[in-house]
Amino acid sequence: MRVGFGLGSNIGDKPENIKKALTLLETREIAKLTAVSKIYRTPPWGVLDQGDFANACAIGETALSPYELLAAVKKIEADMGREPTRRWGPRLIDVDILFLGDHTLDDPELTLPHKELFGRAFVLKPLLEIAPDLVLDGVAVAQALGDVDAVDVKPWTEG
Ligand code: PH2
Ligand code: MG
Ligand code: MG
Repeated sequence: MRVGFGLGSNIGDKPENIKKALTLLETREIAKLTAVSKIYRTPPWGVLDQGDFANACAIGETALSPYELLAAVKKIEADMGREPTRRWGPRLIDVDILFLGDHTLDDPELTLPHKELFGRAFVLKPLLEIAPDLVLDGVAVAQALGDVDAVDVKPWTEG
């Protein structure tokens, strides 16, 4: 089944943390990645008194169920050394499941599609790069990106 991931980091070597998590998704056979976006530099969203993030998205194929997938990405976060912090606070690595096929799920543990996806330019811009025609829950990602302010979401290398 097709799966979308959103990755974020704002502690340590941020781009390197994203790359490491992407590698672990593949080597642990959690998903076979078919498209990976550039890494973007993005201002913090939600909690503003923290450093910029590196963000990226990936799409792949997985055989795992929603909760198997959730456990697998949480394990990547823990194994890479993520420590618990305040909601929306600084994190070494965050791996979010953005969507899984057409699954819709509304559970405090896991919401599919990801509940804040449509309002977050730091997810929508990398996602649009790799899936320009994607429609989730009846909403086109291209349309959603047009509705948010994305000027500050820039490829990491542009500095
Ligand atoms: N993640 C958050 C909260 N705020 N801001 C940016 N720019 N990027 C993120 O990945 C991010 C955030 C909680 O998941
Ligand atoms: Mg997140
Ligand atoms: Mg998360």
